[in-house]
Amino acid sequence: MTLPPGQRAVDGFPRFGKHLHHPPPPAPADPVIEIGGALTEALTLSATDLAELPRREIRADFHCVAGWSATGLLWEGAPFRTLYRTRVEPLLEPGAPISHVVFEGLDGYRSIALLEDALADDVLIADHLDGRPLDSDHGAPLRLVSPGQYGFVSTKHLCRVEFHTTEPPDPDRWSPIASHRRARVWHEERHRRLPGRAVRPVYRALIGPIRALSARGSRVRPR
Ligand SMILES: Nc1nc2c(c(=O)[nH]1)N[C@H]1C(S)=C(S)[C@@H](COP(=O)(O)O)O[C@H]1N2
Ligand SMILES: [Mo]
Repeated sequence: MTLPPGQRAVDGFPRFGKHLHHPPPPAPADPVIEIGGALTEALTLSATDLAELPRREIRADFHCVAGWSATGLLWEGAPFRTLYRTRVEPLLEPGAPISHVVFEGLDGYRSIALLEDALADDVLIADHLDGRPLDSDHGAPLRLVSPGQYGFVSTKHLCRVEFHTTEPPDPDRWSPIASHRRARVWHEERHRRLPGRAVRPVYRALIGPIRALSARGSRVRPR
């Protein structure tokens, strides 16, 4: 089994993230995804709209920028690219080429991706993991999954997607651990300005504490 540079396999799939000690946000009874940004009209996708999209299964490893990888996960959901081509492209403002996409979660988390990365073949809006509906630790009811990019791009509890024609403001841009705008795992694009290899030990030191805090907020009792 080959992992991208600087990654190590972990057993299972830990809950991990920024909203460490908080419990995951409750899943709404009727989940929707709002679509906005440089479009001629805003759009709200209901569960029915999403169910009309083709379904796809992706078997992939999941790589956190801190250095752990969960291997062989089976995701199911709608290809993001199909959503974009069928529902978003027809609403684009003429002459406004989309360059960036913002993904927002119900917990207030945000990630930014280049449109070209979000349109990769294996990017899904997932509702199932390993044959079961997503649980709240892993992003219920819907999450983005972009296996070719570090995990921070894959926003959990996805509730809003925005399309932009320029790079949207990023409050973390000057943070000492500002994330790389492309975040491609095989290029080791971890940090915005520093080489991925150089930041490995710093990021790796964060795994233990973040994992412990994330498990504390987990709805599933850690054993
Ligand atoms: N809504 C939301 N999405 C998120 C995060 C978060 O804190 N909130 N953390 C990100 C990070 S850094 C990682 S590594 C993955 C972890 O996904 P998991 O908790 O399913 O393992 O979710 C990403 N998506
Ligand atoms: Mo992460």
